[in-house]
Amino acid sequence: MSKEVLKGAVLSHLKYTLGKDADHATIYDWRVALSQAVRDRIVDPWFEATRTAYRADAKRVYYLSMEFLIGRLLEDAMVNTGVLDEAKAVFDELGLPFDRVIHNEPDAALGNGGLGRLAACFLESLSTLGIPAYGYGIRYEHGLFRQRFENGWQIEEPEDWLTQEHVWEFERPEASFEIGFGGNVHNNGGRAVWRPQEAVIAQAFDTPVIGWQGRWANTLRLWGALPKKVLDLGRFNAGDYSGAAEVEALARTISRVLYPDDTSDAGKALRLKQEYFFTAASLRDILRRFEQDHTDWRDLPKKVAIQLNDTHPAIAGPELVRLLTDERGMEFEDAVDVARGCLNYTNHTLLPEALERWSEGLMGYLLPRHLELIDQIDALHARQYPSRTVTAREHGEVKMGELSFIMASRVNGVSALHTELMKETVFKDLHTLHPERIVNQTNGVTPRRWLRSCNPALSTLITDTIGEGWVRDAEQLLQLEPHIGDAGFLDRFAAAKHTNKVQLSNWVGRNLGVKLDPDAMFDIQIKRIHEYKRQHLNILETIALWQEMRDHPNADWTPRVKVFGGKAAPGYHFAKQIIHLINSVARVVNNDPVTSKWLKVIYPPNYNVTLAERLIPAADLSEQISTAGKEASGTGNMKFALNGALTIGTLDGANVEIREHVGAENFFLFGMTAQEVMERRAVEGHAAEAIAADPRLARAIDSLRNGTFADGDHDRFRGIADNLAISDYFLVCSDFTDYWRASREVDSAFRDSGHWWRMAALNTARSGWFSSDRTIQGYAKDIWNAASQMSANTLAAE
Ligand code: 26Q
Repeated sequence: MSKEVLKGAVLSHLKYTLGKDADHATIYDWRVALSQAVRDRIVDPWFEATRTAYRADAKRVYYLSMEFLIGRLLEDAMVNTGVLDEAKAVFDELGLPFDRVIHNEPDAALGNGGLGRLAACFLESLSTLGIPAYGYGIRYEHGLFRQRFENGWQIEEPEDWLTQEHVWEFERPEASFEIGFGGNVHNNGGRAVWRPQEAVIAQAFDTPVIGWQGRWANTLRLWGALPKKVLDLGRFNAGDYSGAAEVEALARTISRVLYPDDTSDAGKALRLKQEYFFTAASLRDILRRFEQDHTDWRDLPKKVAIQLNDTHPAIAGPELVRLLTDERGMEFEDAVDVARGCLNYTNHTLLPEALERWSEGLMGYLLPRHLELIDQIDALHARQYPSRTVTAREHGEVKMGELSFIMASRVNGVSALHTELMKETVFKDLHTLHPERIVNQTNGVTPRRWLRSCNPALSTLITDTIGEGWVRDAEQLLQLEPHIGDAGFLDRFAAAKHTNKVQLSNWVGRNLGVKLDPDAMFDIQIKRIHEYKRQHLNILETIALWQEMRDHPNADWTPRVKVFGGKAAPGYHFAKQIIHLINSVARVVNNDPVTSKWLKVIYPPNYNVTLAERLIPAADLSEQISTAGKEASGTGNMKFALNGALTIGTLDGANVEIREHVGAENFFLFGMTAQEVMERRAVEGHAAEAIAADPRLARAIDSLRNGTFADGDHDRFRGIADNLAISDYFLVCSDFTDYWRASREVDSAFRDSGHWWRMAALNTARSGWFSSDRTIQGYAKDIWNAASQMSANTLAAE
């Protein structure tokens, strides 16, 4: 599209869609007008893709997820439709600040972290690959809370991305289903009939997801909850105004907020309602689409592959069986086979507290028919496998992991290590019964957003060197390797990183009032705050380093900027204390005249997708320091490596595979292995022993107790100090000494800049395998048996 055509489209939308005169338009108006103009470019390929899939009667992939952490859409859409440069030129010509227009868009934060962001990367890859697919989820009115700091403490505020018009979605009032809850089950001539006590309407809102170069677009269909009856006129006329509106409010509550928990099972009725609400609506939509031109329900698995993103939509098993038996007359055992033929389950965690369980009481109350069916499914499984020792119901609870496993054709882990641990621990018994069921699909990230779009400096260098093919086929980044030997290339690589670090420094200066030295090492840990992710190991090392610097102010220190980012679940007290500690250390360290030329600690609030896009391109060092065996995969680790940061990390999750790909000599390894972790934990007094053996560690922990970071208050960080010295379940103390050693190795490596840039460039060159395109191709082949339809797409052929 030429610049003139785009300009015409923007001006036309400004005038006719927004009703604004260019002379009085705000940045918001311009952003919406530009978005509308870009959106228009997506609609034709979107329709064409839908038609192509329909004509081919292709198998569709349905990705069911409680979370889609998509972030901003405008820049992504411009990059993928190839109009970014034209748009920039248009705004230059209009004399408007293009950057501000882009940054005017709110982040769609409909997810907590890794699992939700993975779903968003998968949708983009499915479109880039031309595999017909729908993402199904909830249209939360309020996404993940906004975080700010008050005296170093996290304060949560509601997020309100939908108060502005959401430009990218299309409301579909015609696509709506009634979803029931509660009530009871009757027997009608041998058939069960569920009569729910209450019902709400699930209404669809569609967002097109455009792939690279605009050749295919899939749909993200999010369900909003509406009342069946908008107003209780009877109560209203009787003068009961708030009572009259109550029904509406209750219905809308279901899609009101995202649960801000990324591990623990909150056990709340509303959460179960949300899970059933979106799962049931999605299944009805899937069956409706199948019914349009098929009659034999046994063919369903040939046309439908459903992926359950963790157990959150696990009720899909019993619900699909219910729809096939109670509502379509199929025999129970056939229905179980058909349902299992369609369903697959991805596990994202082995942490016992994060495995979903629902009490029978709650489930029986909200979903009485499903509880019956879960029993029948379980009994059938017991008949088929008399030797089994596992059940889906135990101690008055339904175990959603077991239920998902029993109802799935394939169950997958998200990194090689995690998948092996699944077989050995949580799903050991079920794996013995079904040895073919568990497969691995190592996570990936989309190189469009996480390199091409967020890092223009490096992308330009890569494209200048090896052409643009890497954007579609990230393994082509390997072609960079022969260039790494030439000094000109490495200089340009270093210059690209420097540009990004200058930009970040300017941003930090403006927003946090801290002056950074872009030549210092930028050392970044960004992720949800969790004990197992061990942000406290990082801050302890920071304290020890600061103490060492003060002891030896004449030594030749490698300047470092330690950057932290991440939110804590509102009820997770320990995580909130860690945040408070990091902010408190930052305040002391950044104001120390002796050390501040070498060491800065930065914690920008409200870490989200947009902030990640700013931080990752500027990173020299990526902190991936979880206790081995606890991080299922990690995906931030992949984004950093792709952007030429080196990793300091444990042998956990996908770190293991990153190290294999980039080469052990280009990765800073430390810490115990998963096996060693289990053994170490059994050693009584492991924490005390580790502290006694390392004076630096002892002194750092001591500083938590003597008020150094708490204005003399000895109690403020006592909780953290006691946790470390007494229980230390995540083995921070036992890994500290080796972490310190590896960190000093990083210091000296950074000073040998020629060697450093070589290692950094090799990380970029060898990280193409971590593209989510590779992951999706794995799912398509090993799990879904689904194929790309892109060559059949007539638009693409033109
Ligand atoms: C469950 C019940 C009630 C309320 C909330 C939840 C809940 C919500 C979100 C439980 C878990 C999550 C999210 C988990 C998650 O993000 N896991 C991460 O998934 C990534 C993608 O596979 C991995 O890379 C990370 O290692 C893993 O921690």
